[in-house]
Amino acid sequence: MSIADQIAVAPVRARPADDGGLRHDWTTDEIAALFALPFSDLLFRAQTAHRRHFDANRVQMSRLLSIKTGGCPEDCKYCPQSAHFDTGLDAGKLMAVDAVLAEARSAKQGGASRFCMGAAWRNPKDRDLDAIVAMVRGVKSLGMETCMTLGMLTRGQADRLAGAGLDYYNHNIDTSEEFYGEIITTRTYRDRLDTLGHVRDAGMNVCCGGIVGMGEGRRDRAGMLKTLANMPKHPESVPINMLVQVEGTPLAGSAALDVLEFVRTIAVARIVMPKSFVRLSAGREAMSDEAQALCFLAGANSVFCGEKLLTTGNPEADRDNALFERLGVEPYEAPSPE
Ligand code: SAM
Ligand code: DTB
Ligand code: SF4
Repeated sequence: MSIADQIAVAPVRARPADDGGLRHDWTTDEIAALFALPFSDLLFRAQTAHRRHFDANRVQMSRLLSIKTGGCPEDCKYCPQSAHFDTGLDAGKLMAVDAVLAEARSAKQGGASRFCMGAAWRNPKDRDLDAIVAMVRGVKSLGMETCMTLGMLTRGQADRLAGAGLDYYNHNIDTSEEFYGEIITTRTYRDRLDTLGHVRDAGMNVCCGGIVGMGEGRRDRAGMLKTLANMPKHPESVPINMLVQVEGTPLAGSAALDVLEFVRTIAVARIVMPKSFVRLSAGREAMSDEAQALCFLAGANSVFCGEKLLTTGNPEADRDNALFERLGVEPYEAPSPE
């Protein structure tokens, strides 16, 4: 009998927890002190926090689709989709609604419970919103949770997306406020926080995290987690991305970050935002199975599944299935169709 069969599989769903009793007053020094703990002590604290709020053997699986690829006017130094850098990527138009729904159906068959649609935009144009709303409604009718990441939003646009039933909006702060200007010059940290405020005020769940391995220091990683944890409400989803270095971007060729420092970042995120889903996000393809296992031990409980992220690779389903089987990890179920 497989390990999966031996586990009593109750219909457990990934649901955002309520925000009661959480801290929102972290200092950078306090968070830096967590980073500085001996590795085993840090992992023990993170695993203890994790078990207080979650089934430690379940992982939420999201599938990404790039619904509008490349040609982005922003200059994010890590991003293969920025029009400022030559990465050999062909820019495309917004996908047709039917084509997006076909991808969502196949993602559901592959075990994903959430479908995340990303567009290489600075912000959506109002004329695009009818198609976006149709995508949200269509994916929800398949019985999947929906997430969009479309760049900056006005309050009115956030209200329209919330009205369509969008479950999550992803918008990352990416790094600390202090390091941000080294990475992006075409929009400010404040712009990002404003969009996140609109998403929250419109009543949607917030998916917000960042990238490590961009040449930032440990204090920047602590500062990023401080910004996230001190939001009036913790983001329900916190993606922690390891930089995927893409040829042609200014960050290609950067010194690789020690993967144990990445694990520490996950562990500290788990401790300071104990009820949030912490996603082991970009960078898994280049990570060993052992490094990923440490990330789960550190409290990561969400991943992107499927062989592609937006434009770069992700582990094949066979590799993920084998890893989950070896670890005795089960996916959360998709919500019921409406
Ligand atoms: N244009 C929208 C925006 O920036 O909000 C949505 C798409 S954008 C590609 C979503 C996120 O992907 C970015 O905020 C960044 O955190 C992450 N990302 C992009 N390129 C990456 C890379 N090379 N490695 C790791 N994460 C990356
Ligand atoms: C997030 O934090 N990571 C995802 C999702 N949110 C949209 C994107 C990762 C992109 C990695 C580079 C690429 O595939 O283009
Ligand atoms: Fe554009 Fe988003 Fe890439 Fe920045 S991260 S260049 S905003 S697609």
